[in-house]
Amino acid sequence: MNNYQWYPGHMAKALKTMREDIKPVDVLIELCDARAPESTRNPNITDLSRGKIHILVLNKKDMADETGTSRWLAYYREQGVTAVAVDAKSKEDIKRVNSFIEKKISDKFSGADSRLAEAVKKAGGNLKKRTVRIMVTGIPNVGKSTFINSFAGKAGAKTGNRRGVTRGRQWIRLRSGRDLLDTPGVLYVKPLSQEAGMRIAFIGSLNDNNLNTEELALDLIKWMLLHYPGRIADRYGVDEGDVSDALKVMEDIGEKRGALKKGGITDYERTAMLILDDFRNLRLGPVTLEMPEDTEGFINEKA
Ligand SMILES: Nc1nc2c(ncn2[C@@H]2O[C@H](COP(=O)(O)OP(=O)(O)O)[C@@H](O)[C@H]2O)c(=O)[nH]1
Ligand SMILES: [Mg+2]
Repeated sequence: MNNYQWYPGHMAKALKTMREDIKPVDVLIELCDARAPESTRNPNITDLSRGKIHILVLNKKDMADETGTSRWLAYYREQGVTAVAVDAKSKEDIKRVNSFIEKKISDKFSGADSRLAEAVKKAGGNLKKRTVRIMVTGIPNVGKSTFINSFAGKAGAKTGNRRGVTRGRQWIRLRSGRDLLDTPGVLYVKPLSQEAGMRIAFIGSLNDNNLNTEELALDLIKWMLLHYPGRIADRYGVDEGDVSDALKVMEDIGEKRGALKKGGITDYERTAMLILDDFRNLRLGPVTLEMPEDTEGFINEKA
């Protein structure tokens, strides 16, 4: 059985770096994975985002179930969390996030009792004149780099990292006039339950090197048989049976795909990797791994 609750020891160091980077930031764009939004968040975000405009982006929406995503957006609306679902590779979605941010900025800076509103008034009331700094953050593999590239567009290319200065932080002036930090804030996730850890491992946000991929793939097969019956059968042309047949299903997949060792025995490692790879590249179809009611292991779980 995999221990899905493992987390890297350098988490504390990453958090320290992020605390530094975040100081001058006005707008924090927190990316999570639309397939498992709560499990792919970091609990420190509540603290880090204090006093800032905080927007939760459910990224990779093209890989998630549409119904699932609508349910999550409704949930966040109820919780008073500003959330939007995007595909970071879609220009239209990026535009939508941008207008979303602009709306939030003008809401905040025109707020009657806001100190920032006062500052803006003193600056002649022109919002465009005030520098607004934006930063992207999230756990590994949620699409931070992709999002930054799309969001910065051509402007990003101009100020892209030069050799020798890769460690330095640079601000990219966006077409909207806002400044975007070129380096995302990397947070890590400490899964609060085996279930949550498993979901993060499925999507590749927990390092595979620390996991037994054969068990991970087997858990994924079980999960798919239970929640998306028919998908495995469609993809591989094997009989699904029920969850207790998962190992047999895995062996059948190995056989169908020729992932065999000498003597015709299943090459479990290769089979596992091909299943995980298919899942992570949408070849098993879009899925939502958790719903708002599956609160076990969520960062915002009420004690
Ligand atoms: N389908 C899909 N793939 C995405 C999306 N955003 C990022 N990716 C892919 O997810 C993987 C990880 O993205 P990356 O930007 O490197 O994540 P980072 O580790 O958070 O910087 C890459 O293969 C991206 O192409 C998205 O919205 N939809
Ligand atoms: Mg990256």
